[in-house]
Amino acid sequence: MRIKTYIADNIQEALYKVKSELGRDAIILQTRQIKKGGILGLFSKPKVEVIAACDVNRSERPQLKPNPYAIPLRENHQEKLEDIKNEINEVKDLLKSLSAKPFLEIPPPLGEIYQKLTSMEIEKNLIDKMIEGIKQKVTSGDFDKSDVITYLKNQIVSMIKPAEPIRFLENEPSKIAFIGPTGVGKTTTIAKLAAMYSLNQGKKVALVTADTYRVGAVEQLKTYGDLLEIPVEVIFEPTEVPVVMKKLSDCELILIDTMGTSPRNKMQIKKIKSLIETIKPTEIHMVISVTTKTKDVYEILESYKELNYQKLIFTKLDETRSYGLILNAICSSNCSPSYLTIGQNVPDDIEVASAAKIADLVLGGSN
Ligand SMILES: Nc1nc2c(ncn2[C@@H]2O[C@H](COP(=O)(O)OP(=O)(O)O)[C@@H](O)[C@H]2O)c(=O)[nH]1
Ligand SMILES: [Mg+2]
Repeated sequence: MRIKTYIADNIQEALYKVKSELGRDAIILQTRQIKKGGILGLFSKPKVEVIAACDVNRSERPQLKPNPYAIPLRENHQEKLEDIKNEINEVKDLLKSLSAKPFLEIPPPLGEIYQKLTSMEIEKNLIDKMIEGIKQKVTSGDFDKSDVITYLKNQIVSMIKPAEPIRFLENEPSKIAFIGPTGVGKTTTIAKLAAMYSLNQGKKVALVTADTYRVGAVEQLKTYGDLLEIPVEVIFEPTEVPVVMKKLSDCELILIDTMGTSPRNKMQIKKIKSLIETIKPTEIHMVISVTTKTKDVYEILESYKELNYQKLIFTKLDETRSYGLILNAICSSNCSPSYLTIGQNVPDDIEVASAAKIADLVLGGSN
């Protein structure tokens, strides 16, 4: 006796497998429905498992000797046989294509949302966390699309620390340092914030740059300072910090630009660290462009960790539609978001990074 288990997409396909391997005399011992694959058991496909048995001797096909008395097929018989074979093959293909269709469609709201979250490049473990809670609702059939969206939005908001824009201190200037790789938009963001707080809120703002490394960096900040009619100071060496800070002691807000550097340039990061330790900023905001790959952002967040940044600014939101990186970076760094920038225009293209706004972006429901 030979016993074998067959798994197929449907019963017809399973029986076809049994018969073609074990022969027509095979006995079916058991059939049942099982589920295979999927994520969190959500998208598993239903399959059919058939356990069949046959007599070993019967299943072995005897090596037939050519029948010396057989009448040779006439040519038109041969053709007919070929036609029948072709038709059988066509039916087989049709059966295969039909059985390839999933038995149970993924409920549309959840399927669409899962796809959307994946296309937003959110980390898989975060998607799983979000989906976990709705799974029960979906299996009990008690949901509709708007419920799911509201649930997900709340879930995302609960995963993000509340927005932490710049805090103003009572009797001393708030000293805010901006750090991050080259070209992410540090200087432009500083100009936007300077305009926002000086023009719109009437605060006494000053700009300081320690980026004396990149050609034109000082001039870039000075241009913004001239336009806004606010002071701009340059620091070449940490030893100059006390003099500059004394000069600006009557300001309410000092925005400090630093040189951008590759996360792999340990020497440069050390240099920024010693500058920051001398300045003692009241807040350090890490600036991240959302056009960066998540993997690279993790490396940046890790390499700059020794600078003790507490807040994250996300720039260039206008250059992508995949906002999952924002969630990935916030969850992995455990920092608060502070601002989002959505274009090159100074001062307009900036806003406070509210958790609700981030959730909308991640769910693709906001422009
Ligand atoms: N599309 C877009 N470009 C931006 C944004 N913020 C800054 N930029 C541009 O990015 C480039 C580098 O900006 P910059 O402030 O000099 O970067 P830094 O090297 O980090 O100081 C400039 O061309 C900016 O106009 C933004 O939110 N969206
Ligand atoms: Mg710059």
